[in-house]
Amino acid sequence: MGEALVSIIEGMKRRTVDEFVKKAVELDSPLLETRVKPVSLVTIEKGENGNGVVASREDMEAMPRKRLKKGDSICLDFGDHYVGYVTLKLNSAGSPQDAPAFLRLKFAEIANEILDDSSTYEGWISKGWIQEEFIHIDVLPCELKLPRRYAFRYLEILAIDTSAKFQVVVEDAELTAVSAVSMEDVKPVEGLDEDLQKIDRASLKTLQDCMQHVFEDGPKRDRRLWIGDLRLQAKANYATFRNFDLVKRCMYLFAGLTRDDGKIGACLFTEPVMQVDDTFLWDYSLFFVSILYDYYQETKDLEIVKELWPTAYCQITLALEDMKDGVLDTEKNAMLAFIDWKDGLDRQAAAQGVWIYCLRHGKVLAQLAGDTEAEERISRLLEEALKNAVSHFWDEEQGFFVSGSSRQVSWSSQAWMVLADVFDKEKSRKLMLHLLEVNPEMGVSTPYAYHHVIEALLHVGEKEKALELMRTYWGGMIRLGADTFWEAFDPKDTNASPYGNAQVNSFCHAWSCTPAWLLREYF
Ligand code: RAM
Repeated sequence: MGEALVSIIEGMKRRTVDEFVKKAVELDSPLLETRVKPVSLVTIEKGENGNGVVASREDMEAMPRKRLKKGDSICLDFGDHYVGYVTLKLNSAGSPQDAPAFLRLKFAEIANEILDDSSTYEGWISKGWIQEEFIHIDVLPCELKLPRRYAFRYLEILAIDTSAKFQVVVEDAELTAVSAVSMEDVKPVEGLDEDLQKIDRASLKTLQDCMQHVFEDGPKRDRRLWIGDLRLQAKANYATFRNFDLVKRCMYLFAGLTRDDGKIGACLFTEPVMQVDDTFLWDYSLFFVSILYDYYQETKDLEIVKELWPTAYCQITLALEDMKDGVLDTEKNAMLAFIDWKDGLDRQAAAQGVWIYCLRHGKVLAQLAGDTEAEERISRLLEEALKNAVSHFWDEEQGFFVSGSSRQVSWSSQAWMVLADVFDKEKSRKLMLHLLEVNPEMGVSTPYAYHHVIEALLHVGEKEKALELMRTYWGGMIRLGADTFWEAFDPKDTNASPYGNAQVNSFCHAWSCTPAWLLREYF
């Protein structure tokens, strides 16, 4: 690494915490609060496809009349997906309360979660994410204010036990929903077909519920600021809620909380103290460049470009450390770049696409920041990267980009090479059509990766094909009753999970909110 670059990185490190984090703190605002009451009592059962569905409904007036004895339960439907804090007014009926009321509260983003049995959970991430509480109440009546924040639509209250002499009555329930933005601030897209209107609405709701003090990735689980999710959220936010300060705050956080080596971490925590996580994803750190570029395109705020350019440039420089022969070195770590959760996906070719995509943005930023030396260097890197994309990965015979030593053909590799403009528009268009026709087995498993396939189709002008995919994929979630879009969705296996069990999946996940942006920008 040249001396000049070392000094940039050193300088950047010295600027961390104080300057940027202070700015991020100043950009924080109180959340908007909305009081929400449940709309009905429901029963949830297994539907035809094996997933939970609402089988019956009852008016809320029935709730205070229900006396819950051992084993009885009620399920409240709040009418939509929300993120917030719940208060219950509980009382007893029958003889005086001669034992604690022992309750289980289950919060569910989708109906299916009500049917889940958490005792069977054996996934590889914490069971603690399952939104379920076991509570003893010694004295009734009481107002139970739950301290945790939940992401949910349905709340099931089960009396695990009372006593033979008394029952529990739920007199009232209220939710204080929180978000940085209001749904009322965004107009629906005019002239859309009904199914697309529903997709748009659920996308907006997803984004709204993920917009809290930072752009969270999923308010049920993780609740962290992930940079890969942030890139898509910020783009969707520009087309909808237009809360620029929240994006700015998140950029300052990432820039202020780099790792000791100057790299931007994949995600960060804001509590109990602000700190970068130790997870590093090569493509995610590069996306800082694109996020800054997109922010500039929207705001024309040259000031922040100048301020954050050293951090962005540093990511480009440090990315080279993980490259060998001009491409990402995936030998030691096959998941150095994220790209998608798809099992067995070879990520090397798609990573090259990300590299080129970010270099293009970096070049523009360098120009804006007046950093001629960096601009020239990035131009050279870009030229090499484009050459390598073809020489390493293009297979003329198959008409596809292939990845890794197994020469794997995947959807993600083609999508990213198209988004990177490795070929001209017409050749890229043919590649995307070829992809749809051949339908290679190595597909995608998250709305995040699916987004890039659809964006690639839109990028080459194939609007109808893009819409078709949006309708089958995002529409598929709607047909399963989604109010918000999910972290992972495989239409062939609705219980698929990156974590070994869908109980911890997030069903309101930031990276799936992009139809709200694509429908506004392209249609
Ligand atoms: C998961 C989260 C997050 C994503 C990372 C790569 O833990 O769902 O949204 O960005 O994976």
